[in-house]
Amino acid sequence: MTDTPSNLQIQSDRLWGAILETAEIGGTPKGGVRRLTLSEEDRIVRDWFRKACEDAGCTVTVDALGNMFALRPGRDPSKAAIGLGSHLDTQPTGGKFDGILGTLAALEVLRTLNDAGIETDAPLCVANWTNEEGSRYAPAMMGSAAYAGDFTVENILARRDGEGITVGEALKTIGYDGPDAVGTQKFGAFVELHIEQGPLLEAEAKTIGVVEHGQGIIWYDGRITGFESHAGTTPMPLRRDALATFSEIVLAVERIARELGPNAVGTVGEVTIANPSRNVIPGEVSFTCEFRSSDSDTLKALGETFAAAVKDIGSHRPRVEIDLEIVWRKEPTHFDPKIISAVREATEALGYSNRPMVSGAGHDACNLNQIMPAAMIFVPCKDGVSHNELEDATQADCAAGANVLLHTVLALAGV
Ligand code: HGY
Ligand code: MN
Ligand code: MN
Ligand code: MN
Repeated sequence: MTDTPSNLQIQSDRLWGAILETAEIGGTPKGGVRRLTLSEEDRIVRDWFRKACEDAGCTVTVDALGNMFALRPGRDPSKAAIGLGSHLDTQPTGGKFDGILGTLAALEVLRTLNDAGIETDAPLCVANWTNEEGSRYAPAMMGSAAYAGDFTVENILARRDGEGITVGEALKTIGYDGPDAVGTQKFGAFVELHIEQGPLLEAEAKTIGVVEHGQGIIWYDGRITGFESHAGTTPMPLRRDALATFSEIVLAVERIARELGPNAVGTVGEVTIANPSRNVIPGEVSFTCEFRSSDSDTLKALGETFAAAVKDIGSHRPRVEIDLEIVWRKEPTHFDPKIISAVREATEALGYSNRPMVSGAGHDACNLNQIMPAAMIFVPCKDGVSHNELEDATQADCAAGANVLLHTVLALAGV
């Protein structure tokens, strides 16, 4: 029987092979992956992705922020491309699936259509978005945020990492300082496949998450300035202890998120003590923290309550200075009903168990949804663990997600 679109399936072994092959790029001894954005490991996987897409008959372009676009021509070039893909960068101790599953599944969709000799009406475009993770450079989902118009190219190129290297310099070092302005590749819609990075699908034994919303996010950079002094000779009332002050802030983040929950989370993920020494009272601490909620009012309340709490901590620690800066804020995402229906219809037609979902993690599709119809497909990950080297998923679930992506894209692009 010839492969007609309705019963077309991706090649599971080929997708799984690509996942395992690319997991070696930046692979860590514990079985995770470290591919920080714009690092040498990121360059290697980008080169791998570019070659794979060109071998699949695509034209690959790179924009001014290193966002990569692999265009597969359609019957009607006047139609805006249907976008699919995700990101190739990872957290410092990331996993084999976060981001790259969506990019490799998109590549597998192209390969499957090539094998079946299927030409779509609208062109298809597989994207790799720069610095989705936001670990080396803030903000997260940086490349797609600039594409959506949230930041200028100049603003992003000038951002520095912890060693003072700018995004512009890092792009040049790996040869992905693309000539094209951001936004030159146009899309009519965007669909992203991603692991859930949470426990719900596995707990309910569901194969597919039909993602309808995404959490809003507020990111802060903080600095606490006290005074370094001798741990043995400085009486407690005279201390200007930056770390003790910080510890009150950590507990405030946790308390506020719990109190304003259940649709609220708060995290302090980074802290650096200047000149740390066991017998010196810390004089300067810098940190980052964030709040998230899928409800706009709750997100607003989190920000306001946190600001008041920090002010209160400062009032009873008058000899310490607390500086807090909001470096990124993104309202909750409500994905496009048409694209959500296309995902749900493809899922039902393929017979996969499924449930509607809210994404706790931020994703590039959340930014793209600001300027075009977008939605997401989730598949389970083991114990809901992600942003951890133990991150794991099954070949069957990855293939199911890729099949839903294939049929969603076929529905949107037309055959
Ligand atoms: O932070 C996030 O939610 C995403 O993983 N970058
Ligand atoms: Mn991701
Ligand atoms: Mn991530
Ligand atoms: Mn993402």
